[in-house]
Amino acid sequence: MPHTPRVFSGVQPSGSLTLGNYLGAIKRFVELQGSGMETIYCVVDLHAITVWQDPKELTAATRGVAAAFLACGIDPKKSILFNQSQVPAHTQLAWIFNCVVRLGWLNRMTQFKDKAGKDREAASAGLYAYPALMAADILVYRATHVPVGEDQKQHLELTRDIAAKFNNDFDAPDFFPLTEPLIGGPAPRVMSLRDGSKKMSKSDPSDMSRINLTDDADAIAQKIRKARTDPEPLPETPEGLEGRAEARNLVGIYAALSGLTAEQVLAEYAGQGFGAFKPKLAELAVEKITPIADEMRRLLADPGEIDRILGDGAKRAEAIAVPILEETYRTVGLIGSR
Ligand code: AQP
Repeated sequence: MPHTPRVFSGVQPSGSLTLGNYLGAIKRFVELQGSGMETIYCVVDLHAITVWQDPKELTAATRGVAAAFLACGIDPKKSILFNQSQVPAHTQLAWIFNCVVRLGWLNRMTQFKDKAGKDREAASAGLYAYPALMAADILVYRATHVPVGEDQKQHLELTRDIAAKFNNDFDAPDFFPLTEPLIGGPAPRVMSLRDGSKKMSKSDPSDMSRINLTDDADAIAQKIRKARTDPEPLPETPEGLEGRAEARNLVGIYAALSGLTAEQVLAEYAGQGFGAFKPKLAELAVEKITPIADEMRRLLADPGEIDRILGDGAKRAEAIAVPILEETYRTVGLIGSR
């Protein structure tokens, strides 16, 4: 069964969005609106609560992520935009997938190991089962393509494994598509400004490690000025950045924000030190990010309108998801639909 080309992706409302979320994910979500594929974008609030979230902050962060999507260029007329908890079909399919996925597969997930840390016994069962819900988010729409940052590659592979096992177990070839990850672009993995071996993350305890989409010009300039680097000048080619994780990260950010390649950036700055490069990067980052923050503030002044857009998106998402869920129930042998 050929599947309708359809894009799905999500972002967790687990804090204020970072430059990593923007370059690795949302900027590409916007570009895909012109691809001819249907695009469905979701604020994945049920994923956020796999670790503790203050209820009031969660509500605000859900509206904040929705505002960020809109401010970055997601058009609710071209895409479906909604929050996950409003479409129960995600969790209904996730239960079926909990019964398909094997413990051994979940045990291999590195994000669980990273997020649970040393005290795994204290982690929530939701954090452990997260990849099955993520597979349901995608497959309840039979999405064929998922744009994500590199950190989500393993979860996408698991989604394909779950789809293949379901199709095989129920003797239903092609029931679910083997979804293609869309990983790439100039910044699939933006690193922390304080440690070039860690990805930039909205839940990192250090605010100096990341640029938030809501940072003002002074904060952006200060974070870039204080970003960790080395004393060497910039090399002539990207190969010269080997073993210089922090330098490579800043060049990668410059390239992604400017739309240039790393080669082109280095052709302009080779031989210069970070004393010269950082102010240029700060100028560029301020130019690209502060308009997003301004638009987010404007949108967030009217939370009712954001809720209306999310509610409308949820209805449109349900119209696709419910028939697929009903078909899944019948395939599994469950009586009734929901
Ligand atoms: N540093 C990054 N570089 C490139 N892409 C990134 N993404 C996240 N960080 C980077 C991509 O952003 C999308 C949404 O991510 P998410 O919020 O659902 O979860 P995450 O990957 O766990 O992101 P964070 O910022 O690290 O959140 P916390 O701190 O809450 O865990 C995904 O496509 C992701 O790949």
